[in-house]
Amino acid sequence: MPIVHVLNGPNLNLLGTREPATYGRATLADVEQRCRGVAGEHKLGLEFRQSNHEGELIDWIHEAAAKKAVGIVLNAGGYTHTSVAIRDAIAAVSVPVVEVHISNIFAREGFRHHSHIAPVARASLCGFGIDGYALAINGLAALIAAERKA
Ligand code: CA2
Repeated sequence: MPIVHVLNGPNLNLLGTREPATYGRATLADVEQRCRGVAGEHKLGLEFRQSNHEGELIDWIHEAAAKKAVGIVLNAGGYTHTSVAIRDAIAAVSVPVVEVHISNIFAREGFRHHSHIAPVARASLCGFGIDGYALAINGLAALIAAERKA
């Protein structure tokens, strides 16, 4: 079964516990359940992970590529705005990466307006709340179907 990896970066384990005005009330477990449901509709398997550590996220990007994942949905959290190393990891693999942010990063502080991930991602989504994860999986499924046809 083709597998999509959903990778979450630092502090996203706190989802649903604080800052509800910015990130909503859903927990990361709720996000995982939602992703599993959407992936299932497309007959895709799902690997869902969260880490507060940059190197671990990089290892997981390499792992997804080595395991021939059909796509990665990545919310790199704060590393989005700082990590050249995560950008390099994405650029080094040929797995399509969809960048997701729960909040609209462009409507927030200036330091969140730049993403190191966006230029190497296949697509980027922000501001849809946790629906962004479902939209990203739907988008990946469409991409995979189109590539199979071509
Ligand atoms: O909007 C997003 O998804 C972000 O990637 C979330 C990151 C932030 O640094 C990015 O600029 C945008 C922060 C994740 C922190 O998540 C929390 C959730 C609940 C409570 C506290 C932090």
